[in-house]
Amino acid sequence: RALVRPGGLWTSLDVVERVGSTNSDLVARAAELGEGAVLVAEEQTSGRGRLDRSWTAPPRSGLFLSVLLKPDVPVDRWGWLPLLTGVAAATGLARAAGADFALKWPNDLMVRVGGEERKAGGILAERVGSDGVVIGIGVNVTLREDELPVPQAGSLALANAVSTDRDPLLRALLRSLEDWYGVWRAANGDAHASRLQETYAAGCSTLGLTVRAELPGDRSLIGEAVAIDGDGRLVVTTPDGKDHPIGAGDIVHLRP
Ligand code: BT5
Repeated sequence: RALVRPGGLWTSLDVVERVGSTNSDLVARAAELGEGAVLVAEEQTSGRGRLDRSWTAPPRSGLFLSVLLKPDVPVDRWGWLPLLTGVAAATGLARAAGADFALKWPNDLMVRVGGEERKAGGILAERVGSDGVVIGIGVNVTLREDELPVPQAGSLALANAVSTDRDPLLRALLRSLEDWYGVWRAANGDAHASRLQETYAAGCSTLGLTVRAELPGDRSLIGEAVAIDGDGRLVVTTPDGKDHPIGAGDIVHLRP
């Protein structure tokens, strides 16, 4: 509760035992809430991912939260918000948990379990009204191998985190998000000026890999992921030397 302080970004913090989806709930209540409202649930019964996918996790096994933001920066820069949240979560949680994260473009938080990279968190940003965006964050914290909702999932516990106390992790995450959001806003949403672009790229394990992107109209391409551009898109270089910016709405598969 100490996170809600005068002049701070977080204006209300609601912790509920159980909800369908913190994102759906906050989207539905956005009109009556102002910027900085936070909703945290101990359990989600129908957590959502992107593109109609679902987010599933046992009660109290992780962080499930959504925040309402009303960024006063040009709307064509809002596409950075999920990436900003990824950077903020990775850096804040790394400090508090004593574990390393990688960012899988566009919105997955990855941890190392044994020799492999596994998904320990995901981010879901949804526009609400003309001036708002709800950002949902799910992070697997205590999950053991036999509790994983999907085989390719990881968790802080599996990554041998020093701490898996959810309260301090939540506080660290929200503090880090407040910091990064403040820096980005002060730069009027410019990802380069706020160092968001280079920080994201530095933490992004997708760069350097060969990927297959499925584009609208049944087109697809295979190439090397080489950069994150000024709009947060993944730049893929095909064997003919051409660069293709891939938007977060396109589907990207990693090729081993
Ligand atoms: C995401 O979608 O990764 C975004 C997840 C956002 C969840 C948060 S929780 C709080 C807030 N309220 C909500 O309702 N949602 C947000 P996407 O990139 O589409 O990935 C979804 C895929 O991840 C699924 O199809 C599964 O394969 C996998 N998955 C589901 N649950 C998982 C888990 N607990 N850990 C790792 N992977 C999971």
